[in-house]
Parts: sequence; structure tokens; C-alpha cells
Amino acid sequence: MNAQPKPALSPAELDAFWMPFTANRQFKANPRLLARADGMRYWTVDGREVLDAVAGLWCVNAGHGRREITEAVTRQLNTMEFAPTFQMGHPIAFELANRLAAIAPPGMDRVFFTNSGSESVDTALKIAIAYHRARGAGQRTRFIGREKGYHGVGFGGMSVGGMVNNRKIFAASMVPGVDHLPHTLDLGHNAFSRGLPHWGAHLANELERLIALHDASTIAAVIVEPIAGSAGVILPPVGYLKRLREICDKNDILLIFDEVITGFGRTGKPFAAQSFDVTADLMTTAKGLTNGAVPMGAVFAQRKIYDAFMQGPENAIELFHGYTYSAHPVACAAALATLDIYEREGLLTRAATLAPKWEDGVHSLRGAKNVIDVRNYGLIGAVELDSRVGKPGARGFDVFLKCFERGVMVRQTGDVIAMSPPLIIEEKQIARIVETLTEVIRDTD
Ligand code: PXG
Repeated sequence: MNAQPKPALSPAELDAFWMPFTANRQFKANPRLLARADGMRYWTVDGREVLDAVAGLWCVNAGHGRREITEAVTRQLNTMEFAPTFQMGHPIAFELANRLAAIAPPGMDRVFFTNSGSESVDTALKIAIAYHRARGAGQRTRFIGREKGYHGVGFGGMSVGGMVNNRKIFAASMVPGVDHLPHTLDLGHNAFSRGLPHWGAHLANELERLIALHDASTIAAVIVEPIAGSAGVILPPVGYLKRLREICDKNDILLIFDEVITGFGRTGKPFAAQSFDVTADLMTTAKGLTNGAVPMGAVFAQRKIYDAFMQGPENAIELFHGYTYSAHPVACAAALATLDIYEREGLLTRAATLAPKWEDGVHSLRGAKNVIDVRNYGLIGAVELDSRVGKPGARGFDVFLKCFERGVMVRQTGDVIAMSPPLIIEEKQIARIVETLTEVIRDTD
């Protein structure tokens, strides 16, 4: 199938859109414009086919152009384009929450809807503080995040996050009372580990040091990504997440898993919590929830958390929080259709089936020029390149660009090339991604 080429935009037409997380001037001098998508592929405005090795931005888990989602959204728009969920409701919001509860990790059967990962994170942080207060522990207000963590761009998420470029400009505006655990990336011990690295579970013990410093009675929650994506794919060492869970349990601290990228099948189970057999108290999600078709996020909560709020007079609003578009009917319709596809096609577990092939594929890059690490889990992969002297990120950007020119879209963070293809990927497409990356790395100084 060929995309109809679209007329290119003139430089002046590119000016008004202030692009997010983009080098605007560099991009606008040489734009990369996508026009159409289907299955595993995008087409550029000039009709060139590009294999999608990142599921859009870690979100199009069922692949592009899913007719069932389009039809569900269209039907919903024709029936009721909007309905409020403040002191009102509409049936498919409840249906979706029930469907999500059914695939959630054990006990996480209460769902609060948002519109993005950032909103999910800020919502979870607020729920954590309000939960402790509802139980008479209102002094528990501190948060513990992790270096290199990415929890979106709201003030809360930025504060618990640990990415220096996202933080330094806003240093004076951080939410107070936040500490960070050390990150778990250690090439010295773990380079080229297949799957989870074996060294580093003890890094979770740093939590005990922070508890000793502040006292457990001041700490509301610990938030981590089970697998960090944005920072260039950082895996939890074997036993690390279990250890965090134990320490949180011992100290009555809530554990929040940010599963915005790991949710909805990416790791080979519906959620990473199930892959790693560790359940959090709160879980933030977005992206794959609607296959990226309509913005939507969801915070999953253990029932004990929800129940802690359900006291006092029945006419009292229990949580003063929510968004105009929480459980937007069109997003709910998209999410329900997405879950239908995931279930019918076994996509929530397909990554586990493909993982060995994927692992072999990405690890075939070991030994390639400038490659200093390869990391993988489920259908997540990363290839880390040695940085050019004095120019961090330059080599990574060149590789990203050349891959795109040669018809494969990957993500670049610094000198890490990250991949997270749609879960419908076939073996021959895995081979194509690996082949292209191999050639590009070979051809890049
Ligand atoms: N938490 C995590 C773990 C994320 O990965 C967010 C929160 C924020 O979600 P929203 O929907 O507000 O963007 C994210 C977002 C990348 C990349 O290149 C990753 C994200 C977004 C854009 C790029 O890895 N994750």
C-alpha cells in the first residue's frame, strides 16, 4: 500500500508549532514528517515506508490503524462525545474500570482515570499523601524517587524524576521533601546482561539509609519504574524490586510502580509487576491503554487504599482531584476496543513468546563498533554506544537519523538507541530492525 504523498510544508508553515522535547530549529531545518500508518509501518509525507521499532512512542502496542478502535471511537462520537464524571457518570467508564481490574496485578482493582502518564504520576503522588492523611498519618508527606527516573513533566513527576535536563532549569520549583535512590545502571558489572542483570539488588538497601535519615513516619511513598524507559532502558537487577517491596512493607511506605511504558504487554505479562512478581500499592499507566489512539491514563490502586478514603459522611467528596476529561467517553471506547484486541490476539503475553528471538537479535550487536552495552527484556531493547569525546548524544543522534533514512524508526536518548516495537511484530521484522541497526552502526563513526 502506498501513501499518497502530501505537499511538503514550507519553512514558514513549520514555525508556529513549538515542538515538545525536540530541537526545534534543527528539526525545522530538516523535518521528518509522518503522514500515515498501518500495522508495523509509518509512511512519511513523501511516501517513504518506515518500520516502527518504537510503537510510536512506546504506546501503539497493537500496531497502527486498528479498525476496531477507529470504529469504536466513531460510534462513541456519534452517540455521546462527552459526558462529565464529576458527580455524574456514564456506563463505559465503569465497564472499562472493571475490565482493567480484571487484568491488573493482584488486588489492584480500583482505577482513577487521567489523560496522560504525567497526570497519572501526579495523581498517584496526591493519592499517596491523601491516603496517609485519611489514616491519621498526615505527617507522611515525603517521596522517594530514583536517579534517572522519568515520571513525566508535571511538577510532581519532575520532582520525583531523576533526569537532570528535566530538572535543572526548574530546580527552585521542585516539590519539597523528595530524595532519590541511586539508579541501577552499572556497565562495569552488568554490561551485555541478557534480560535482568544479576548484580545490584543491594542498591535497594539505600532506601533503608533514607528511612534512617528522615524516619519512616515522614515518608509517603517510593516511586520507581519497574523498567526505566526514557533514560535509555534501565533494568531492575534480579531481586531488587522485591527488596524495595519488603522495605516499604516493613515501614508502612507505599510503593508506586510507574508502568506507563511497561504496562499493557510490553514485558510479556499485562504489567511488569506480574513479570517480576512484585505488586505495588499504586500503579500509573497511560500509552498502551488506548493503543495511543486517544490520550488516556489510569492509576490503579489497591483496594485498601480506596477503602481508606471511603469513610466520613457519605455526601462528602473523598478525594478533591480529577480532570474534566477523566474517563472521557471517547477514550473509554478506544481503551475497551484496545483491550478486546489485546485479548483476542494474545498481545498481553506475546512479548514473552518473542523475547528469546528479540534478545538474540539485539545481542547480535555485541561486538559491533562503539557498542558498549546491550540491554533487553520482553519486547524492550537498548543498544548503548560509546560517546564521542566532548559530544555526548551526537553518535546516538546520527544513528537514529540514519536508521530513519534507511526505513527504521528507533528512539534515541543520549547515546542509547531504544526500541519497543508494537507487540504484533513478526520475526522477519525483528531481523530487519537488527539488520538496519547493524549496518548503520557499522557506517557511523
Ligand atoms: N512515566 C513514565 C515511566 C514514562 O515513560 C511518563 C510517565 C509521562 O507520560 P506522558 O503521557 O505524560 O508523556 C512517561 C512518558 C522515550 C519517551 O523516548 C518516553 C516517554 C515519553 C516520551 C518519550 O523513551 N514516557
